[in-house]
Amino acid sequence: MKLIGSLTSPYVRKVRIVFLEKKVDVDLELENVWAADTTIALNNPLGKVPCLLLDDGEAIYDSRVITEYVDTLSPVGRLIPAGSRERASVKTWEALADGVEDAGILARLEHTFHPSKQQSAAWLERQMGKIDAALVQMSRKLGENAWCHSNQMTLADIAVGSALGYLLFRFPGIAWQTKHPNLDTLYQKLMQRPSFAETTPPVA
Ligand code: GSF
Repeated sequence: MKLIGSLTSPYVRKVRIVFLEKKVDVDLELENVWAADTTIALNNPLGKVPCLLLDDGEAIYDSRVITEYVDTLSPVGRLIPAGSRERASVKTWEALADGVEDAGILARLEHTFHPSKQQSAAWLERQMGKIDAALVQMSRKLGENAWCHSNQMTLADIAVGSALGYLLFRFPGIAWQTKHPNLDTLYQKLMQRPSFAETTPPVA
């Protein structure tokens, strides 16, 4: 199996953490999807990473499909509960965390693709508002619990940790650690794990 991705993508980080936690080996193939000569579309016509290439050549995407698939590959520490209701709860945490990344990326792309005069303040505000609201919801749902869902680490924590790491990397001005100290406690705890420490985005 080969995982096509970048070291800065939070979705790729989430998937890499899942591989490491599940102790499933995968080769990482770095791909810059923004480069003119990218070949990502040969495997994912949407032009996005992460994309997992199975040994028979089948391509699996997007990150939520990959995390779900990898969780089935080894019996080590189930990350998604088997029960349908619990499963939906954990997947909703993942959707919430991914949504923070989606909003952050849309805001950054507005800066990248439009000169400052053409940037829509309303659009940027809308995306940043989603991030703020999602952080409030994460913090409220986590409360004083040790983990996002149940009493052990699940995909919910991995997805939330990846989103928080992305904010630290791309939006250091968002003071989520002081606004939501319980999220900071969770993030610090996750960063003690080799899976998180080894996948920290490189300094720009
Ligand atoms: C999002 C992947 C994505 O936007 C998933 O895998 O969960 N829902 C998908 N990946 C970005 C890289 S990054 O900014 O994390 C990507 O490949 N963007 C290229 C593009 O053309 O949008």
